[in-house]
Amino acid sequence: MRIASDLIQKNNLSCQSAMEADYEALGEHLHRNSIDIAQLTRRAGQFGVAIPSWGVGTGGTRFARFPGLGEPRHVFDKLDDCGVIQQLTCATPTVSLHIPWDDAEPNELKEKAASVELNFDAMNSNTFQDQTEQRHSYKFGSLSHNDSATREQAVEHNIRCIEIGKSLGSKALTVWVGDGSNFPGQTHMGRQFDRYLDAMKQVYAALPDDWQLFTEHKMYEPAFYSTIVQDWGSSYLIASELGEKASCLVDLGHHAPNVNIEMIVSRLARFGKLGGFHFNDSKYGDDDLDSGSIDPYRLFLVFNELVELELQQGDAFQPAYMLDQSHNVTDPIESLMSSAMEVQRAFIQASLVDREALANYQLDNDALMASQTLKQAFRTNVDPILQFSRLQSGGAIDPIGAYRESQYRQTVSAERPLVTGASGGIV
Ligand code: PSV
Ligand code: MN
Repeated sequence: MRIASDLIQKNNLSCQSAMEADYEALGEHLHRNSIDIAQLTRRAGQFGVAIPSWGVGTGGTRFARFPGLGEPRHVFDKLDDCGVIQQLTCATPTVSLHIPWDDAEPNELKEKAASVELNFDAMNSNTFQDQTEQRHSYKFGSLSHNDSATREQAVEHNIRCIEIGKSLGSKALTVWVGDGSNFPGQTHMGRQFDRYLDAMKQVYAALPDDWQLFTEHKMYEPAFYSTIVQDWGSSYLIASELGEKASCLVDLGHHAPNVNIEMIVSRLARFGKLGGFHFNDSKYGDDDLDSGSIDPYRLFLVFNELVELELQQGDAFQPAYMLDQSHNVTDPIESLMSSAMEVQRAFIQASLVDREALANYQLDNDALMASQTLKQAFRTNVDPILQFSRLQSGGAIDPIGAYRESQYRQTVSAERPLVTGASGGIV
C-alpha cells in the first residue's frame, strides 16, 4: 500500500471523536423517521464506483494541456494512483481500462492490480484516435467507415479489447466512437448507421456469454454536425438490435444542457436497457467536471431513480457505475476521491427518500409535498455515514486531508519526471 496505515490511523484519530458525535446525532434524527443508520452505513460500505484509468492523468482542453506534478507514466503508475484512491475512500474497488492507452502484458496488469487490491471493470476500446503503425486511419470514422477494411480494423480492435479483458477478469466492453460528420451532406446518415450496426454485430458475436456490451451515446464532439450514436434513442435502438447482452451507458455529460437525464434513466430501465453510467458533471456540454461539483441535485435525482429501480427489481438490477472525468486544475487523485464520495453521497441520500409518502403524494397530485419529500432527503447531511463507513472499512475519515498529509504526490514526483511538451486535446 502506498499510504502508510499508521498515517491514516493518526489522521483518523484527529477527527474521530467529532465524527462519532455527528454520527450519533444523525442516528437520532434518522431514528425519529424510522431509519436505521447502521443499515445505511452497511449500504454505504457496499457501494462501489469504478475509476477510469485515464482520469488519474491530467486532462486538457481543446486548447492546451498543463501537465501536473508526478503524473503517471504508464498503466502501472495509474494503478498505483487508483490504489491510493481505493485505500483512502474504500468506494472505488475497480478500474476501467482504455485500450490501447493501457496496453500491457495481462499477467503483469493482474499482478499489479492485486498488489493494490483492485479488480478490473469494463474495458474501453479506442477507435477515435489513430495509433502509430495503424494501417487505416479513423479520420473519417471507424466502425461506420465507408471502407470495409477500416471497419474490420475497428472490429478487430474491439475484439482484442474483449480478449484482454477476459484475461483480466473484466466482464464488459464499453464502445464509444467519434464517428459522424461535420457537414450536412458529408455522409448518408442511414447507410452510415447500417454500417455501424453491422460492425457492432460482429463485435457482439465475439462477446462471451457472461459479458455485457455497453453502447455509449454522446450528442457531439469530435463530429459536430451529426454523430452516429448521438442520443439515448439511437443507443437504445443499437442495444435492442444487438441483443440481450447489450445495453446503454449514460455518460452524464453527453446531453444538451438542461436535458432531464433522470427521465432517460427511468425510460431505459423500464425497457431493460440501462447498462450503466459514466459519472461526471457539466455546465455547458461534455465538460467532464467532477461529479457533483455543479449540480449535485441532478446527481441525487438520478440516484433517486436508481434506488427506486433497485427496490422494484432487487438484485437483478446491477447497473455498472464508473466515473469519467478530466482534471485540468486539480490533483486528479483528489478530484477522483471527492467525486467517488459525491456519487456515494447521492446514493445514500436517495436511500433516505420516504418512498411510501412519495407514492401517496403522487397519487394525490400533491406536487409540493412530493417535491419536499425528495428535498428532505437531499438536504440531509449524510457525511457522518460515509465517514463511519470508511473508518469501518479501514479507509480515511477525511481522505483528502490524509492524502495531503501523506505527501504522496511529492513522493511519486521524484520517480516520475514531469511530462513536458505541448499537447492539446482532451483524453
Ligand atoms: C467520450 O467523450 C468519452 O466519454 C468516452 O467514454 C471515452 O471512452 C472517454 O470519454 C475517454 O475519452
Ligand atoms: Mn464517457
